[in-house]
Amino acid sequence: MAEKKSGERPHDPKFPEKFLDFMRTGWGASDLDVAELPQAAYTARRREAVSAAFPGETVVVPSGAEKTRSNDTFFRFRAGSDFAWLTGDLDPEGVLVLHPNGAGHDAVLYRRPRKGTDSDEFFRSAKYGELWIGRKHSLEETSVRLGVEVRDVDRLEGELTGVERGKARVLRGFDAALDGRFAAEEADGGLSRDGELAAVLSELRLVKDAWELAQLQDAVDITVRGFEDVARVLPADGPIPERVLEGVFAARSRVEGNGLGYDSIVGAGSHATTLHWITNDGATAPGELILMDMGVENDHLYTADVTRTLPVSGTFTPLQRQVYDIVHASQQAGMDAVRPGAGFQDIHQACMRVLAEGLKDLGVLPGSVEEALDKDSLIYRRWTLHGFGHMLGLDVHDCANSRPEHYYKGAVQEDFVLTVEPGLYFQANDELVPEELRGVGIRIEDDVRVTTDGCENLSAGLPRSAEDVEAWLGEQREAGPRLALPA
Ligand SMILES: [Mn+2]
Repeated sequence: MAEKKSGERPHDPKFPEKFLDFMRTGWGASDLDVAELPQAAYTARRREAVSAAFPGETVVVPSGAEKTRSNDTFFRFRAGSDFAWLTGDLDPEGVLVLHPNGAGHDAVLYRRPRKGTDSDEFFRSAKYGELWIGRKHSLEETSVRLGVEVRDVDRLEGELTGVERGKARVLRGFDAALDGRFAAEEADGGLSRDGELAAVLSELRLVKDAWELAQLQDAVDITVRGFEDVARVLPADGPIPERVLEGVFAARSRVEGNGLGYDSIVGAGSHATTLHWITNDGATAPGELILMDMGVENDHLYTADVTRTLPVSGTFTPLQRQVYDIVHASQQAGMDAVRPGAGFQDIHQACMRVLAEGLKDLGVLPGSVEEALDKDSLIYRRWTLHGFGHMLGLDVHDCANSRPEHYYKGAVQEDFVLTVEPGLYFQANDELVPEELRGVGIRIEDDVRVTTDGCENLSAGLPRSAEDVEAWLGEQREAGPRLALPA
């Protein structure tokens, strides 16, 4: 069987010439009035930082291509985060190249030209044709919008001719052809040259600039409205499927943002104890809790990451309240520890100590708190399961390629954005805890920015304390269901 061209469908009709000629004629212009985007000034500064890190070397950062979902359909494209951070371009099949020019670098964005009415792809290509996918920006328009030189991607191979492997760095894993052009190098103990590029990009992304902070606040604000939407349809006295709640939040994410930053975790009852519960095929029950971990990705791909655990009936039972208060105290201890220079591990320890003490108070923890916290024990983790949080930005687990000394083993700095999200989880079949605790899972997660002397809670639009959660849930129910409409 002949190889299918990407995006070509097996049943493309053999059109008669008469039809083809007819389709090639009679189309008017579709000019767009474009202007430089506000983020262009920021992406230029970010490219300068990368240029300064790799003097005299060619730096290649691809966007990635659409991935097949099934047969001839694709997942909705989502640009590579480093590429988006450096260009502001969110379309597939772009490649940013920093060409060394002696003094620094010339940045060139290689892009696929639009397939307008000047080619048969206009009406024949379901993947690229504008009759199928809508008007795309031309190379010239893209250059104006993004404030960077843009060239046809067909020129890329030729313009990389002669670039030595030892003088180039490629962000691997996004473009198989480029990964092949620049063969992977053995890492000598530490990181490979390409690994260093990925690490440096991650580390540069740790500090959010003013434009990024505005994007993150936007994503969080939409997320707050999504949680309100969900609370407004959550019945106190009867079941509602987890997927209805998932869908209500998804509607908000799509109306006001690009979509979800990650699959929503909607865990009613004991599903809350499964950390990545995204099957969401259960239903709420009066008297139980529901844990929801949901975040909107905004139109510039910045995501929120927020968790709330609500008492379905409207008020926590005394035992639920006791566990909730422990988690809340732990989260507050973590937030209190966040300030410039605070060790990531110190914030972790601040959260974990409160959780371990709470587990002791609940009569669950064998031995002493100090013994459990000892690095050679950590038995408390049976019920805490995960770390206190992570960096947040374009990726929900942001800056993950950073070298440990800049992240897990380092200190947070002003304008880092991270989550603080301790939890306690008692599995339904955990025979080491009292029966009434089994199936209870509670997490509270907020998104904070490190300020000059502490932190700012970006998601303060949602309540955290048990009392405030109960009052807020009551208010939302009182207000009643609403359609997700643009704010
Ligand atoms: Mn998280």
